[in-house]
Amino acid sequence: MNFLVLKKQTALLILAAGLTAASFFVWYLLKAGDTVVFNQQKDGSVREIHMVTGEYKTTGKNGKVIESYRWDPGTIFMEKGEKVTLKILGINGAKHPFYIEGTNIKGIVTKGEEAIVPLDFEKEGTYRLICHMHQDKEHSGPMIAYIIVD
Ligand SMILES: [Cu+2]
Repeated sequence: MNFLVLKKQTALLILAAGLTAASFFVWYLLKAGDTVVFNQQKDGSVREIHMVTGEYKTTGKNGKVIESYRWDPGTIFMEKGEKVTLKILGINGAKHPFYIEGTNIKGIVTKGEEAIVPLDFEKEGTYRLICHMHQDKEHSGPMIAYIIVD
């Protein structure tokens, strides 16, 4: 066996090891995605959903500035009877006093702070998370997120 053949075999071995490692990595990523991230925890712990307050702002052709505050993400999904902790971090806008339509849930998201909102719905439906200050386009909104329970 000469030196060149040995080098070729070593290169093939390294390539095979690399491919094996890469496929394990892909398998791990796919597996991690469907077990942990968006499903209810099997051990009964409460799933967390993170949200931030954002802002769209632009200057129109007439020079007028228009803006809209937003909840981001604007839509979240949960199961009926599932317990979820919604954590909303205030980024844009000083204060966002909010309520969830059809419930007694309300609170305030303040810039730089995280509001903790426990969610647990008995009835299916689409619940709107609405900011009092920015509820429509006349008030720098619509700052409305949709909580879909099914
Ligand atoms: Cu707001």
